[in-house]
Amino acid sequence: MHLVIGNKNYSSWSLRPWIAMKHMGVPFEETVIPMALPGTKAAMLAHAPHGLVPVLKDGDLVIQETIAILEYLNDRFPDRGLWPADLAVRAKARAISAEMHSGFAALRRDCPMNMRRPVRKHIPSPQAQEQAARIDAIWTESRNTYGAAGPFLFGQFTAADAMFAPVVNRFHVYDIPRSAVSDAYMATMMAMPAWREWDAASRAETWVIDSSEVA
Ligand SMILES: N[C@@H](CCC(=O)N[C@@H](CS)C(=O)NCC(=O)O)C(=O)O
Repeated sequence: MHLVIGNKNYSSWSLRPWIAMKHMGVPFEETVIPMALPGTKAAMLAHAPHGLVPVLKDGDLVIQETIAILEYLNDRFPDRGLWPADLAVRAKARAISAEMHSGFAALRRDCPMNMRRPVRKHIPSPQAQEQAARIDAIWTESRNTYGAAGPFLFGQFTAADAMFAPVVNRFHVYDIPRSAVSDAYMATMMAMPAWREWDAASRAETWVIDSSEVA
């Protein structure tokens, strides 16, 4: 398999399938396309017609869109438990993942993912604060209701954790208020070997995207 991604420091969508594949133990090659450069769009279009990353290639099959990549990984490796096994719990995991995929635009705009940003308090717009509060509630409720079998949102690591991984970085580096339960969940995510590998690689990158650097 071959995963095409953007800069590890900034590409929030890329982190999601990458951390899932690493955690699942799926071997893959990766290509990093640095973003916000003159050749970025052409380089992305060379891999998939929507001109975005991530893109997963499995032989001749080219899959765009993060949520479709995660679904494909679940179908391709059904023994790895990328979604919870229980029907109702799986539905809840998919519901919060769908919220993440389609929502929280103000938070994403005001607080871009930036792995190597030093932790520094940033107070985003009121709308972004409302969205952060919803995410805090999602994490707290998931942990309290479904998390007994492990430290992730649904106990074991699932696609829902992959979907929220970039937001863990945002809550951390912008010091966004959260519950003690969410704080412990964030610590779990940031202690994952896959997280540490991605984080170290992001710090080794030299590209800087000024528009993603929030004071
Ligand atoms: N809906 C897409 C969003 C992907 C996306 O917006 N990716 C960003 C990078 S995080 C991108 O490719 N931006 C284009 C660019 O930088 O030129 C998905 O779910 O994968």
